[in-house]
Amino acid sequence: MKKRLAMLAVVLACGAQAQTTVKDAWVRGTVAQQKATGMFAQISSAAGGRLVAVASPVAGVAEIHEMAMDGSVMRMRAVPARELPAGKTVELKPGGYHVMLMELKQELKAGDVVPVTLVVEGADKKRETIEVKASVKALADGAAGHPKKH
Ligand SMILES: [Cu+2]
Repeated sequence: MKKRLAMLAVVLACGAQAQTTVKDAWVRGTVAQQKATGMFAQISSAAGGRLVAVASPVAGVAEIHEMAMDGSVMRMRAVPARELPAGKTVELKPGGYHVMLMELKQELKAGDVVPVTLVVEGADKKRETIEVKASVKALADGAAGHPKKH
């Protein structure tokens, strides 16, 4: 099972210089009628850059979100970009930054593979597109910290 998940998380990088690598991409599984979920991964950019756009064919809308305290309540909100410091691994994880997939067109079941496109802008303003294959994990896995409601 572990091996299979590792294979599903294989990342295909396209573009000239593949400055950015994405590891351990996964999406939280959904139940019928659920319209939103999160995608998580570890992103590292060799030269540094910013994650500026996300997209997936399974979602009508995809956004970069952060979790932030609003008074005593943790809420998430869309942000225009997530900085990727050079050489450092930025973790998108439950309770932190994540890729929000909304207006889902289908139920996402454990074992499914969800294609997600990440666009990273370098310091030179050149854009790199990374195609990620994120494996869907069961809803119960690491479900803490991400509100269901938007
Ligand atoms: Cu979110």
